[in-house]
Amino acid sequence: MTNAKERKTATLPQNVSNARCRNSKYMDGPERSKVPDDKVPWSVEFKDYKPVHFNSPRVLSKPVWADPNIETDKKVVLKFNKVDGKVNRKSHVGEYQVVDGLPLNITGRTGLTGRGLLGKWGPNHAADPVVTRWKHDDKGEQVMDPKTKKPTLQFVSIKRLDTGEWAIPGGMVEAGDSVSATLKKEFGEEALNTMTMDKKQQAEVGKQVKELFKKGNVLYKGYVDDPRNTDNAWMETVAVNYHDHKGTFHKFKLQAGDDAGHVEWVDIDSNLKMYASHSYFVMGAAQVNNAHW
Ligand code: RP5
Repeated sequence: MTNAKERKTATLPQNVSNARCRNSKYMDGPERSKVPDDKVPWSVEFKDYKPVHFNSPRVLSKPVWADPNIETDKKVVLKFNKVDGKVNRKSHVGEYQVVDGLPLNITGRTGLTGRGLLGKWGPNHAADPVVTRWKHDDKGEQVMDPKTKKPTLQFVSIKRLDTGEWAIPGGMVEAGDSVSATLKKEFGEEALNTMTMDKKQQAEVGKQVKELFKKGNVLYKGYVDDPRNTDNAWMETVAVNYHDHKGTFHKFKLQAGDDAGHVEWVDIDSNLKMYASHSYFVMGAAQVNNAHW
């Protein structure tokens, strides 16, 4: 569920494909088998399709965030396409197929079966807060881009520890958590390093984040072209823009924590190279704020 004050209709169309994940080597895993563009849809016959199989040892070691291994434990029944107890197994995109007990990636073939590095079979839900402010120069003047003549936006970006790429400080929606709680929690943990604060500081920062995250614009709800996706497990997200209209974000001292190695305000521009589909979500923030892209 998203916050009642967030817009219900997402700005960006759900046209994210699986091209990036499909054409990259699996992180800490095997090389994916090749899937030509025209053989991606499950509806297209691909007799020679021989995907490699991979489940990361970390996922198989049964951490709390991972589903049981339904490939080997046939007694376990997961409720695909439904809210299954505390876990939402519904896709933002639509109904996905389940074949021989295994969910099929809603965008098609990826060249790799199993769960790879992901904990859940089917959709793995995340939330991505795109926190923005206007860029100002030393004299306090708003910076306009000379080409587009539009003001430049900046957003809070982290450098992921796993791939070293710039990313939105988002994270997984944990069992029983809501999307809106995850947006605030992940921003706190990754961009403000709340995990190392004492209880009093955490409560103070939590209150400020809550205030600033009161009103957001839903940019995107759907599939993420994440490098960890497989034929049977994939990332989906809700990306929400929180724009600092009042210039109050300076209250926050950015400090990287958890999965983030580094955090800073980064200028928004169409040349941005980011993790998974994140530059697409950032483009949405530029659009809703009528900023330079
Ligand atoms: C991406 O993975 C999502 O857009 C989100 O930013 C992120 C969640 O995974 P972790 O950062 O928790 O690994 O697909």
